[in-house]
Amino acid sequence: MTQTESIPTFGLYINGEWSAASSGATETLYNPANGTPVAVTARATVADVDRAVAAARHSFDNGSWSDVRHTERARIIEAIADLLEEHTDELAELETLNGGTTLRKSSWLDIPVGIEHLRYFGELARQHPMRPLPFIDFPMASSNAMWREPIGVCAQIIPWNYPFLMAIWKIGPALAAGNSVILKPASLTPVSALRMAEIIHESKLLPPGVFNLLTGAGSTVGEHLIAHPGVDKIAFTGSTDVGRHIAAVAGRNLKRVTLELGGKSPVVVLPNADLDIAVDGAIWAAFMHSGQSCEAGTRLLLPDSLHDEFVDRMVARVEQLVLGDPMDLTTDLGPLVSAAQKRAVDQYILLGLEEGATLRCGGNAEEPELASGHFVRPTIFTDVNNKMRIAQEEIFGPVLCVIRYHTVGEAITIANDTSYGLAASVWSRDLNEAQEVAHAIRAGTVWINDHHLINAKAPFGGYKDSGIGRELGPQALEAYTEVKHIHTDLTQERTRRIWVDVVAPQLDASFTEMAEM
Ligand code: TAP
Repeated sequence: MTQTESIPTFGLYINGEWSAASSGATETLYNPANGTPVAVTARATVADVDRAVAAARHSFDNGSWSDVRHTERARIIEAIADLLEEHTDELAELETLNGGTTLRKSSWLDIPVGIEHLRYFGELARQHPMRPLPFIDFPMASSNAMWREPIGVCAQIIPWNYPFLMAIWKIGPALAAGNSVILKPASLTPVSALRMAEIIHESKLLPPGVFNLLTGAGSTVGEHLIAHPGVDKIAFTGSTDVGRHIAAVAGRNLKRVTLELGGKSPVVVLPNADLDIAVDGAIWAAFMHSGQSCEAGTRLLLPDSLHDEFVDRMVARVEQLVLGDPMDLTTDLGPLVSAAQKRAVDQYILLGLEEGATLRCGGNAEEPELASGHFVRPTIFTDVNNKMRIAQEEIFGPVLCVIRYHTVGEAITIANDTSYGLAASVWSRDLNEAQEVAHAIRAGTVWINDHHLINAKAPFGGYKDSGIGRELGPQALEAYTEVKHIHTDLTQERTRRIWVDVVAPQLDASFTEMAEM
């Protein structure tokens, strides 16, 4: 990082070195809370992508990381986690300045949780990649083992909403399994990942080419990466539309692919839920990070018996949430990430009104002190029908749709009436009933009396249009490995014996039969 007029300037990280884009092109990023410049980044070209892929390919093929003993890989990943931890405050500040998430959240959640998750991936690396298999054929002296081997060069494309956490979820399991990676952060929010790359670079813990980072447009850098013959696997988090396109390109080239895409997660409040807990839970589910989370609980399903009181209490609480400077620790909600994102959310609020929903609170933030940022008030619509577009499409902003239901069976039908299936939550004092509802919902994660809590040891990913594959948990490591079965004949003579004792006599018999015909 160099400093230009007190703004950090970052290059591309390729083969263990920092360099400018081959075209010299750069991009200035602005703080979404107030429009001040935050950093300058490089805009990689197709030639830069080729350079990064060649470096990653070389590092993988020469075994500089893939052949390192798994326990040593674990030690190095954990050492990187320790170094990142020393920079927690700085990383949290960058995350807030660049993406607009509150400092309260970035310093207590995004960065520490990301570092904890990296430690978990270190722990996964420590597990032996060989698993002995039980004898499954006839009882002869052979051993069978299943090995997990790294896939190769992984292109990892991440979104703007949780830049540090998403970078860790991508590089952690890939490196743990012994792959070489090229990380492409979102153009809007690459700063914490770039700083992480600097910390990794200064540590000299990874051989050159094992970890590369490219900034630049998805339409150039991303497009070239996903079709590149030197790339073996693509891991993507972002919109369903781009995910669909990546899956199609990966399919044509038979590349491994994992996709973590959008959501429209239901929050199902059952009739006997504790109202105080569920009201707070619904607010947290919908409005954390101003609703810019793929797993956000954006459809609130309320029974007739609770609906009116629940909504009144929720609106009263939401109107007290403090919108403002995300660097201030008393702020509850920061701005949206960009003017374009704010415009898109504003359009959905207008659409909700056109579709006949009732706006109970929210909309544009009118305060003059917020005018230079992309602020939208937490917005609640009631009288929403699940068929409305605001109930079906991912808005990715602080907009909650409240949907009334009559029976629990109807609530389950509504919960599942979506093209998405990433997450859901169920709120009840009756844990047995909550479990039954959780099993009936078609989604990758269902929380009971909770929402958003991401456990590194549990798989995370979606059903239906919410994606393919899982991140986190042991499944994360599996997604970055090929499986190999090695069978060893311990007698070293079985093949000969089978030929002599089984196959050859059968052939002899059939020849004899033929001769006698
Ligand atoms: P996307 O357009 O999907 O971008 C995500 C990542 O993919 C970015 O790094 C982007 O690069 C890159 N990308 C874009 N086009 C690509 C292509 N043709 N080939 C390869 N990579 C490509 O998401 P967005 O524009 O950031 O947000 C749009 C909508 O996606 C949001 O409104 C929201 O609904 C949804 N979204 C979902 C999630 C999750 S976690 N599911 C996260 C963020 C956004 P650039 O940044 O350079 O364009």
